[in-house]
Amino acid sequence: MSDYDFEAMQRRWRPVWESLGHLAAGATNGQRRSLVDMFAYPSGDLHMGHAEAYALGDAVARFWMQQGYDVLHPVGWDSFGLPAENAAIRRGEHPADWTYANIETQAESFRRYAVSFDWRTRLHTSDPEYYRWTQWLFLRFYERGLAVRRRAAVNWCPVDRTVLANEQVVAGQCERCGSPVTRRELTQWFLTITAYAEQLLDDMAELEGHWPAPVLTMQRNWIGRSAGAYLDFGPFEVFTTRPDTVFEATFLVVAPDSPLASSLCTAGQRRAFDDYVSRVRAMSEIERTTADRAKTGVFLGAYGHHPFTGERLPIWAADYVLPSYGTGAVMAVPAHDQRDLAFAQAHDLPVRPAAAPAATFPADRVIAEAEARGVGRGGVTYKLRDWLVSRQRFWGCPIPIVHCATCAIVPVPDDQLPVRLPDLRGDQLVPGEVSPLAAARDWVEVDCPRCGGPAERDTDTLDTFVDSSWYFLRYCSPAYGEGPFDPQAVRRWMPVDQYVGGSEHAVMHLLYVRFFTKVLRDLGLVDFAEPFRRVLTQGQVILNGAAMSKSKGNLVDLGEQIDTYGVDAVRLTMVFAGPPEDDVDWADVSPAGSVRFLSRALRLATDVGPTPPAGPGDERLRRTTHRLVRAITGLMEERRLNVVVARAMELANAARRAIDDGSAADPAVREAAEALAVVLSLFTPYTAEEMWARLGHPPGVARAGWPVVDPELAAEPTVICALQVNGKLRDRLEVPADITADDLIALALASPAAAGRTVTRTVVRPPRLVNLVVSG
Ligand code: ANZ
Ligand code: ZN
Repeated sequence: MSDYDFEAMQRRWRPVWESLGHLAAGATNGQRRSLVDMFAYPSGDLHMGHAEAYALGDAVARFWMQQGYDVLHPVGWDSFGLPAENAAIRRGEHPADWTYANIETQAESFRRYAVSFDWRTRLHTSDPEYYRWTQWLFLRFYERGLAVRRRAAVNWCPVDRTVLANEQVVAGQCERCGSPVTRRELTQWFLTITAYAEQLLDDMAELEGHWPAPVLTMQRNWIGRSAGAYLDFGPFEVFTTRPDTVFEATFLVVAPDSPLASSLCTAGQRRAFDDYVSRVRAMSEIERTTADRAKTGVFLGAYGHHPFTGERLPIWAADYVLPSYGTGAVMAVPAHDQRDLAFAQAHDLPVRPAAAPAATFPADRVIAEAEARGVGRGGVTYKLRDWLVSRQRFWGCPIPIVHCATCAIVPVPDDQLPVRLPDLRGDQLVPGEVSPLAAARDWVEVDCPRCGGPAERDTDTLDTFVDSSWYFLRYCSPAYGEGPFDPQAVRRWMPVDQYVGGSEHAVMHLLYVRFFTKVLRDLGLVDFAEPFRRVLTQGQVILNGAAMSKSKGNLVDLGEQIDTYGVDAVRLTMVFAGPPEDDVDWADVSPAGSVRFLSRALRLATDVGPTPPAGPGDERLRRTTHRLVRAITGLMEERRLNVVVARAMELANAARRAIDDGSAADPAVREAAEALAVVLSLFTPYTAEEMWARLGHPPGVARAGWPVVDPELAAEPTVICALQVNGKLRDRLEVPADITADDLIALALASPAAAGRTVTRTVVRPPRLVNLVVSG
């Protein structure tokens, strides 16, 4: 281990690589591939989670580089957001101070961590040159009717007088001051993602097998398609997934906080109704939909009529019906639906027992009949809601809209973009009566771009998920000034071949990016509908089975790990810990073990030395090398990176055995050591470069070229194995010459000769004989 001086290697190779520029896009004229890591958020320095994610992504990018591809591996920061704003308030600074200082720290750490980024792509979403185009895109959405203003209920802290994001509401209380959070109606901007629900669902077919199955399942559930029928009960339609139960419907229920309920309510019931609505408005949706809650509600004094029988049905308002799902109204069928039954019992409403099976009508017949009579139709509905993008926050992308008393909503003309944030800092960012931007009167008051009269800027900023919904396209031409991206550059690199990031983004971020891409396609700006061909979601880095967090005091500091073990050992440990999608428990892994392996690998290169020997080379070792390289190639394609490391260790062991047998000067040993250096260059770039140098090569192992497999050498030799049952020959199996006893038994048990027999004992002599002893 004495020889393994990781600090010296890190010092030595970084400047060499930076001057080589061999990792940048355009460095070769091979076929193009793009690998995008999810944005880093610049809160503090890089942490263990980054170390894992970027080690995995980098291994894939570097694999492609070794294969001769021209690889785009860009870097950027999602640099708007609340943490910067809170830090700025605490420190009396501008959010940019904290943000850009952290970005510099992280950039330096990324360089030390030796991620194969092309630094020319670097972008930050809080740069005016970037958010100018976020605003430009927002305006294109607006022109298409995909950005709309609507009243919506939001979380409101009555003490801080501010809107809170869902994450800022902890157990119904304001995260900052602890007072109970209420609901409030505000006019907000929405992006109408629901218009794309069907496409978002349909296009998942092409992602099947290329995206993690759990991510696709979560997206499917989030979109939540339900098929059923819309049936007309007079004053309104209901959505039902059970049209077959229509003859057992006994009353109707509407969402109390919908315009429908208010318009139906009769004078006599108005007081009770208003009273009820104010209570409902204070509740969150999660509370409302809890299954075992008491079924509260009020009668509206109104009636509907059954679409088939004409029967008069009372209309109630109750909070278990939500205003924004289906039509905001249901037909209540107590005989079939548990919630309706509980409600009927609580309010003494009739229950009509389910008809005998022979007397029921199948759903399709009810739908056909309803369509024939003009009282309904088959249809679908989605759980997906439109995307609320307004934030009453400072450190975000200003919404490029002006409100004019005469002209109403006026988009800021493209040639006046970007709408820059004003220069607010410290105390000016504390939300008061109004949001910080709304309080900046100099900034708010403008001349209307249309009529020139007095007008006001929109004082909300965009959800940061908007910024991160199109950044991958900007990477292709980060300095482009004529539009959000150069269409030609996008055609060259996009869609992204491999996207890598945390599974916490399985739903929102990945769904929003897919939505944006479809809109851009419809705008004619890109010619593909899905942004990412392949997605890898890595697990988390945890400690002793628990998530690491500052508050728990169990944070493992990445910088300290790197100081102790070196960059390469940390990277290797992350990859070797298990399948990429699994969590890495830092208590169960051994960075010291990684150091030992890497020092062994380096010693191999030292022992082989710089001078290429002559001669044919030991065939056994050559076969091992070629077989392992072939296996590793397949494993890399499947992203089974931890297994790749295990096989690289086998390769190192085989070469070491040959050296210990006195063959250091054998060309087969050099071949093995060189292959090992190239494989390790995907995971441990410093050690690999050092090995490469000791093997006598000029710097640049990252582009040395993937070892070429000789199919003849890699072919697995096979032998014929006798399969006996109770000592009698029953079959002949063709098996690999180096098959293990366990594999041979498994093969024998799976053969037709063993079918239906109870095996009590096995006798196995690999690779030529296996005997099954069966009873009866
Ligand atoms: C009658 C019925 C009978 C229903 C029965 C269900 C079972 P999913 O599967 O989640 O789509 N529903 C419709 N709109 C609603 C709203 N805005 N708020 C609360 N509930 C609503 O659920 C669809 C069912 O949920 C619909 O089918 C409707 O109740 C109810 F045995 O209609 B059903
Ligand atoms: Zn105007």
